Amino acid sequence: MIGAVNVDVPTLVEQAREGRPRAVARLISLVEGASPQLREVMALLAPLTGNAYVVGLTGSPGVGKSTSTSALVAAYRRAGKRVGVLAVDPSSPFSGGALLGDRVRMSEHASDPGVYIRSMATRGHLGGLAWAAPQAIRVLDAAGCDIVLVETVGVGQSEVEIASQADTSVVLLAPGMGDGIQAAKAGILEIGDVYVVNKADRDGADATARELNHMLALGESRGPGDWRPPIVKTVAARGEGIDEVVEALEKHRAWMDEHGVLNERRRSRAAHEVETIAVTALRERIGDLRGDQRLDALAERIVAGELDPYTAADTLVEGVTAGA
Ligand SMILES: Nc1nc2c(ncn2[C@@H]2O[C@H](COP(=O)(O)OP(=O)(O)O)[C@@H](O)[C@H]2O)c(=O)[nH]1
Ligand SMILES: [Mg+2]
Repeated sequence: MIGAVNVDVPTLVEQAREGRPRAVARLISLVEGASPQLREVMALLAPLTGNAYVVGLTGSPGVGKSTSTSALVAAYRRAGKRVGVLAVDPSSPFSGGALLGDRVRMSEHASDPGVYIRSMATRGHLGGLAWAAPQAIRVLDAAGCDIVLVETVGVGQSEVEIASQADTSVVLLAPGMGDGIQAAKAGILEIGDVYVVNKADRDGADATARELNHMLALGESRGPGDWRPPIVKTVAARGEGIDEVVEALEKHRAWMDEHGVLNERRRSRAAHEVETIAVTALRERIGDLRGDQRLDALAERIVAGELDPYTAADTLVEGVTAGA
């Protein structure tokens, strides 16, 4: 258990700030292991954060997220930026070594000191992705990353979650993925700031882009000055269209700056983070009460008709928040 080992947090944070990869990796391990030392870590990191531009990439498995991420890393490195990559798999039971295939794909960047790549599994965490990813992003931010790319497997709720955690959300689609752009996928139309139709070397890419364009136009109620999510066609495997994706990202960032949207998004992200931590802490404390006599006593009074469950829940919450 990582969380059980006491580490010298101030030294680790200082080393991470200097950009030392091992320190960065260890701090993210503390996040992943839900270490009790995270409190201290986050307190020390706070003044070092706020610089990184966070880009989320989501889409169905196999659509080309990792390939695109790798190509984006190369593009940003050419521009002299320091890049962090967080590959989050909410369903993976493995930690650290999740998404082996991605690691292989990212291997061309493995020896580049200007790139941090980290896979992270979140299953088993009470707060899941919403809890762990923002803290890992803070670590990468504090380590001096200009850009943090967050790749998430698009499974239902996580798509929405990732959108709430990124400054800019990229939604990827590909022709022949069987998902088309069905009503079931309508959720993605709400969250994309930039849409990418990858695998444009395959038949059906134009049709997918057209269909997407149509769906976006249908749901449109935009005024002048509002952001219109662009659709970019790419062949990520050959790096084609990646410069256009970077350009779209820069445009979105500039638009957000101009309209105060970036700050607004970061504020609501922080609020969500606080809420998640608070709810997780509360749930853990209540969970600790399972088998505890206080909870048993309340349950017994409900069964006996002396108490209603709402009043009992209030009593329980008051009890645990009082630190009793
Ligand atoms: N034909 C074609 N294949 C691609 C392209 N981009 C990625 N692939 C392939 O699609 C597969 C899935 O890509 P990957 O990046 O792992 O998708 P992810 O699951 O969304 O991360 C891999 O075999 C890639 O080589 C592309 O532009 N064209
Ligand atoms: Mg992937």
